[in-house]
Amino acid sequence: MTSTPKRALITGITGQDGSYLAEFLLARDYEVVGMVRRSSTVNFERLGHLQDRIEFVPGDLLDEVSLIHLLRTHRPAEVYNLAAQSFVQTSFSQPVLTAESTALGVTRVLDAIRFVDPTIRFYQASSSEMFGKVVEVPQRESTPFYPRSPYGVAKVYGHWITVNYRESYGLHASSGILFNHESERRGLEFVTRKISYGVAKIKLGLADELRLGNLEAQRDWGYAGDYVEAMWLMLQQDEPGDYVVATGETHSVREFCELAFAHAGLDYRDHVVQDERFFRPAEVDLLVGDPSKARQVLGWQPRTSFPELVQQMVDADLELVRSDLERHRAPRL
Ligand code: NAP
Ligand code: G4F
Repeated sequence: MTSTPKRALITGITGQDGSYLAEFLLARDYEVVGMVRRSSTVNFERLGHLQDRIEFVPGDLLDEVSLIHLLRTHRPAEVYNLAAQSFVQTSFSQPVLTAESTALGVTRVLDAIRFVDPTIRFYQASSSEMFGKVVEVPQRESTPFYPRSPYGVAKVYGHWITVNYRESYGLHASSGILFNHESERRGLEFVTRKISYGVAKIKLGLADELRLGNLEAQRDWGYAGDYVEAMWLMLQQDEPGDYVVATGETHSVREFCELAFAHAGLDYRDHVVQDERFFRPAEVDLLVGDPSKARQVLGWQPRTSFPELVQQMVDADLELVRSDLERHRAPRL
């Protein structure tokens, strides 16, 4: 007898993590339903290779009825809420929109689950940005939050509403406090991808400088492909919970630049220019996570080292810029 495949709904499937999680679940024989918001252009750049294996359904975190409708129609066993306005810099210029999706959007999904089927297991994409001006090093599940951006504040709300619905209504709702995770699929506006793409453009003669903000900020950077496994593991536990997912190492933006430029045979000091436009009204200076609980309870650990991540991203962008050049395509940034 063959068993019925599990069905999972991913919000934010068109984003970096959505694409890796979809791959991960498909490899485990899940049926994957991906919620996509309406836009005037198709946005499946990260999903091209999976497109015919995913069922795309329309919906938006700003619209509760769309969420109820798609849960009723598709009846997933697991919901991964990855959708959000996720760029910290934009949250300063669009704080209300950020709160609508990144904070209230979580309540809308949780309410839809509560009304349609409270046995659905729920994953919330919480963030190390919640630790902000850190009060403890390294940061763990019990470290108090001190967010430093409208995005961070919205994520604190999303985190606590997840805990609250778990405690109030008995939902299997878990929150992954993920530290920064990157890849060749990272949006071009985030610093790591901006650097790897910038290196590729400079190496291939399309630019001479790369303009950045604060080079001293430190982050605990991991590889996105490793982190989606931790999301899935949380929903396979008998009990829901909150988990820090991190490497336990921290590096500065300057170090990222040093390694990325060096990998292409360049010296970052010849090309990086600091520009006020990329500094933030309030900065998160240092993030470094303690992933002990994830290791002990979930059996999860990161596989990709920091130098491997940097090299992988630079190699991928060299390839991308070369192939765009061959096709006479304009640079993407
Ligand atoms: P991302 O690449 O920016 O993707 C965000 C996704 O959310 C996109 O699919 C986007 O759709 C979708 N979205 C935005 N607003 C929406 C709305 N109103 N309704 C429906 N969908 C909406 O982000 P990511 O890096 O994959 O991160 C995934 C999640 O993890 C986010 O919640 C992020 O805040 C959180 N997180 C990320 C990190 C990290 O380092 N990557 C760390 C901690 C937490 P479009 O394609 O249509 O824009
Ligand atoms: O790459 P970033 O924009 O990521 P940030 O702000 O840490 O947020 C990311 O990680 C969070 C987890 O902690 C996620 F929740 C969030 O969704 C997102 O994925 O900036 C990293 C650091 C910052 O300190 C920033 O000030 O790099 C610094 N930086 C310096 N120059 C820059 C730049 N950041 C960007 N984006 N662009 C610059 O030119």
